[in-house]
Amino acid sequence: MGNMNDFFDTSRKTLQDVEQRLEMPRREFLQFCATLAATMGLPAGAEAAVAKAIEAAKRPSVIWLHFQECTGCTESLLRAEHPTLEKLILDVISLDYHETLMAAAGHQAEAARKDAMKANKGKYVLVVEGAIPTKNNGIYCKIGGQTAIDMVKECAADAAAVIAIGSCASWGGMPSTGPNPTGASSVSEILGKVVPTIPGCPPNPYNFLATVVHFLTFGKLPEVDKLGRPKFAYGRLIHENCERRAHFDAGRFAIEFGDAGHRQGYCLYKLGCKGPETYANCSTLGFGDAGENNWPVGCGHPCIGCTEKGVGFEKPIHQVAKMLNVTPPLQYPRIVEEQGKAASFASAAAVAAVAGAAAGAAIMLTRNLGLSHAAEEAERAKDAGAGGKPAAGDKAEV
Ligand code: FSX
Ligand code: SF4
Ligand code: F3S
Repeated sequence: MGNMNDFFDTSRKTLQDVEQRLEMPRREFLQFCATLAATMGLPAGAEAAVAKAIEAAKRPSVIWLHFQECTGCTESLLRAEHPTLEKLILDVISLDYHETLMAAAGHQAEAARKDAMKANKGKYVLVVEGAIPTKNNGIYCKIGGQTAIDMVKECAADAAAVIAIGSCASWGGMPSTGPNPTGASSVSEILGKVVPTIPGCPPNPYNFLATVVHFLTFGKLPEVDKLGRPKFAYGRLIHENCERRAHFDAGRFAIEFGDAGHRQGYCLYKLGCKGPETYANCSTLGFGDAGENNWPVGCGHPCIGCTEKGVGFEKPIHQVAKMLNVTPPLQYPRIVEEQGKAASFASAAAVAAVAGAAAGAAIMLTRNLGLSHAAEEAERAKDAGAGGKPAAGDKAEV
């Protein structure tokens, strides 16, 4: 880690300056900083430190490499609906080499990379998007005649920090799907050490931005788990905070796409939702700045576990998830949420009260899990045959 003075520019220190640069009113800028601080799980009031860092930070030089991927990571960062997100990203970092965005091509582009590396030796941030093919000496991905393996090693050698963005760079992602013909590998595997990573296909742009801003605010990357994922973003299972969780606990499931349960927003577990075994903050942060509920499950599609090695692109989409955590949450979101509006804390708390005791929910959970659809139907038929009415809270009327 370089001297902190290397990262701050005393000539860029007023909020007004930020307002002009970002064409963003001060209030909106501060709200943005508060969002980033909250995303990072920082205590109340920390947005001031975040704002200060963004105001005064000297934009760190960023070298952004692309290997085996679809460029969706870059698209999600720069084509986000939020009008200011891309401005903020480009204001916070100095993107000195990025094959998709730079005007230069061919030898000029490679010269720009070498120049940026030389001028910012030991201070630049290396971002790697895409997996690195290792079979047959890495011949399946070459840039300027150099293999991806050599390029990532060369660029990482003098970097202040390396960030692997997207599931491809994080653990191989889609290109590593069996039988992995090119030997697609992660940045960590190539460099032989755990590299901080923001998985997701594509990842949430706020998680990347918050990681960079953490670097600027505190002079170091955020705390990560054993896979290199920032704990602020990947510390919880999606299932723990899912807006459909109350339906899961009550045993109300969509069984087929388009059925009554699906249309009523019931839990997608039986359609293969991998939220119960996937660590990410999609259910709390949403996606793409297009309003609440704008994330896979919110839109009615099961989570495929795109952030999770061994789940995304590996497990069949409709295979039911392994339950990693069956503890019911203390609060529940509203059962029906108006599109584009967040559930208020008060409404969540009210629903939590109605939703009943955690112990009861746990019993229902245990009861509902492990029953295949067919087994469930058989059980229901047995109940009906015995002349008894289904018990309260029993299977949904789907
Ligand atoms: Fe695509 Fe990025 Fe997926 Fe991979 O995102 S969105 S294939 S994670 O490397 O471009
Ligand atoms: Fe949400 Fe999926 Fe969990 Fe159901 S299984 S509560 S849809 S994360
Ligand atoms: Fe990916 Fe699942 Fe989130 S598919 S974007 S981890 S909801």
